[in-house]
Amino acid sequence: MANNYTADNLTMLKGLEPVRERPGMYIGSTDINGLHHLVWEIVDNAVDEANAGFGKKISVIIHADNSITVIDEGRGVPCDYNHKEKMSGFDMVYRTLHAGGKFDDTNYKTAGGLHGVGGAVVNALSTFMEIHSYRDGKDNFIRYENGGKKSYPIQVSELTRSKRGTMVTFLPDPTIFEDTNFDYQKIANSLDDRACLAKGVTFYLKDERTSREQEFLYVNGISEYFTTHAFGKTAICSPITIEGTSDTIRIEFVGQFYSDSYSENIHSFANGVRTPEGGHHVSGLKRALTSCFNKYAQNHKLIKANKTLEGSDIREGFACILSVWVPERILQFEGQTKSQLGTKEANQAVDNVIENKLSYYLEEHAVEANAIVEKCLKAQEAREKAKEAKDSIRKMSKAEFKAASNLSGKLAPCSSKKYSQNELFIVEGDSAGGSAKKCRSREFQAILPLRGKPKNVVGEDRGDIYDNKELNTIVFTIGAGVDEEFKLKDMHYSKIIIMTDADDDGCHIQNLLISFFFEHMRPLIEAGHLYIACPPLYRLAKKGEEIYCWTDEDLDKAREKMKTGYVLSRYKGLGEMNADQLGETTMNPKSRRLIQVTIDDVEECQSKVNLFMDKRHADKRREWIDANVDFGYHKDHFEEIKDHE
Ligand code: 1YM
Repeated sequence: MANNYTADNLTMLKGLEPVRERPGMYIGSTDINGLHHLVWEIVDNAVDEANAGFGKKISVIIHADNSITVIDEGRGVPCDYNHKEKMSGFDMVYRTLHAGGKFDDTNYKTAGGLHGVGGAVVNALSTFMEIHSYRDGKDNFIRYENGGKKSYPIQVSELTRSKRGTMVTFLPDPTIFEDTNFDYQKIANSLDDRACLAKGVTFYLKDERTSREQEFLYVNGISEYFTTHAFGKTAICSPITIEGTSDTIRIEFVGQFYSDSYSENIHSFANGVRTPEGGHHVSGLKRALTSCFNKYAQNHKLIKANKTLEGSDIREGFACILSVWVPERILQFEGQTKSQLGTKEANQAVDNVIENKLSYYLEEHAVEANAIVEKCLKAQEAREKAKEAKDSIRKMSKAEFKAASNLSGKLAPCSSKKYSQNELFIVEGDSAGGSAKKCRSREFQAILPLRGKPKNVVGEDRGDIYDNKELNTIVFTIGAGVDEEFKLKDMHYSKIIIMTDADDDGCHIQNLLISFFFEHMRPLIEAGHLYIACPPLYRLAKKGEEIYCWTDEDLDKAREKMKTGYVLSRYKGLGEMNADQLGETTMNPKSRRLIQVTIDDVEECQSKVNLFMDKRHADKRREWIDANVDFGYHKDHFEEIKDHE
């Protein structure tokens, strides 16, 4: 028996070897996203079970040791010995990579991407995994260790009360993952998505590290999304809900238009999985929207016969959820991160359902429809105005351009016209701006000093933004337009570098500027052109030697190296450095450090920008701070030094 047991472990482990050898192939990466992928795999098994009609509650618990438990109230994972496969149901689900899937066009499956092998992949990448399957009045229990080794045979005990479902606990293997700390908010957001798509299923989340807990339930599914996710804007109509099926593809849509938002927020899903890169379902939706509103506006003579609304005019200030369920047989994902729906049939199906039902809705709701068209016309007007302004800049003579640049700010331009090498430093304060002008490399580094804090643009009217002198100067200097008119290829610089003091005010200025770029020049960030300069925090100096430190680790190392007889200065602002020091530490490409600003998840960024920057969200901000910020007192190195004195 003991021998059989070992042999069984060996053959089974061989089956899971490919996962441990190339985890990225199965879960995308071994960074923080890969780590959370493990949770989605187990949760999605529970969601499939709930979608099939078994169980109404799914719980996720983050334990103090960063292990995770997922519990559902479904039929319980099959666990009995299967004579055909010559193994237990447990081993089939948690130790084999063979895809188990019968194609059935009426039973849509959640598309975690692993087609039924999710459990085995999680097991392979875990230090331990324990499964309880509550079926037929019994608790069937199994424990695996070190990537799938069975700890002992399946243990079966009688259940004292009627209970059914599955409970899975696993601890991610720290030798595989860079970081094994689960992120509460990431899991909460993801469960919120799933709850919204799985009508009537309660999702409960508890974090035993902090005792935080939350419950997510949408009795009416996505049509309720806007009741809990107020974007804080003024809605023009109540949410428009559309449901329907075309060509075996099921479509669920809820959309909302705002009079004071300029962004477009399309949250799309395919088989319960987010598709941030869009895909054929989103293309179908856009086509239907453009066609419906143009037809309505023409039929009711709200727009001149020779004019049309562009898609972007309609989608300005538009937010929606589009969820499609595609039969597994034709479900396909594309794109770099496989987060784009590649099923071509989805385009026509979504177009059909939305066009049909939306045109009907518009005719039935004239007040709302007219208000939305009015918003579209405003957007159209703003777009045309911006284009005119851009054209007039293009037509300006060199002298006119120079005069306008000088008028609008104190830009110290660079001499090179090689835009692909040029850098623009947006600098906090005239005095640091002065130092920066002295020590820059005149050829390719331009300096634009900012006076005071730039305007907070989040939730503001476009007119006010276009009239703001400081922001205008930035737009004008970059030279590539703004909003729909923004064109990457017209940029005068390849790096836009925000350089502020390393203090609270500096941080605030960074946030204000990043929000501005995010809201009005997003492609600039997406193409990797936005950076934050990192001035050093400390300088250690003794005769003939100086070391700059950017982090506390740097400082510890420097102290070790200098041993004794050094002077430690902490820089609180750029102004405390002389021009040479600023040039050497913060601007010279050979020795400086830059942080590139990137967008990992647009929707997450948008909701954080709204939460942190929109003045109308003060209450929500306070709630977030109470829940997430630790106001514990942190001693810094400088105080430590003072203590020793
Ligand atoms: C906490 C995670 O995995 N629940 C779960 C999984 C399955 C079933 C029920 C299930 C499915 C079926 C029949 C079926 C799975 N079964 C399989 C496989 N929760 C969790 N609950 N009976 C039970 O699909 O026909 C894989 S997962 F492959 F055995 F069918």
